[in-house]
Amino acid sequence: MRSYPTSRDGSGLRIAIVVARFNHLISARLLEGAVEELARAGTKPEDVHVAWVPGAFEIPLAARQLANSGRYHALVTLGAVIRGGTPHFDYVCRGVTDGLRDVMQATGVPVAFGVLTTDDVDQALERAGGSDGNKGAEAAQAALEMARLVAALAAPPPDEAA
Ligand code: INI
Repeated sequence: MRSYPTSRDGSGLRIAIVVARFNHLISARLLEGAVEELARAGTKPEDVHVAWVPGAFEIPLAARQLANSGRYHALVTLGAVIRGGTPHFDYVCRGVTDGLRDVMQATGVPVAFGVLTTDDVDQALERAGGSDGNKGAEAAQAALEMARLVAALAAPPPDEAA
């Protein structure tokens, strides 16, 4: 058996982050987690570009444009959709998840999903640097790993490269 290499080395990679302003307290913490993780992994601060959008529903459009630009090895998407008393939550959740799946499949650029979908603010805080870690940092790790894997999959299989 031969496996394609796995790596989360961020050096030399350009990463775009799309972050929703809605529930800003949460998204700012997710953004902090993602940016810190990228720096830890070796991505240069000047190679991390952030686009703010009004809410999670708008994330896919900005993500599609960034992915189509050809400038980025991967995207990180961040936001917090918190359940209210109306079906709005479900429509926003479906819009952002279906939209980002389509962007990734249409462009071939990895899109990490760091959009929280929770029942209340406390659950969101727990996942934005609280007791459940920081999903922004986890999304950054996923973006780096997929950027490296997509590059490796385009090259000759393991052991046949030399
Ligand atoms: N946007 C979010 O990012 N999180 C939410 O919890 C949310 N809620 O609950 O309504 C939300 N709504 C706004 C939506 O994403 C759009 O910005 C808005 O509908 C304008 O298109």
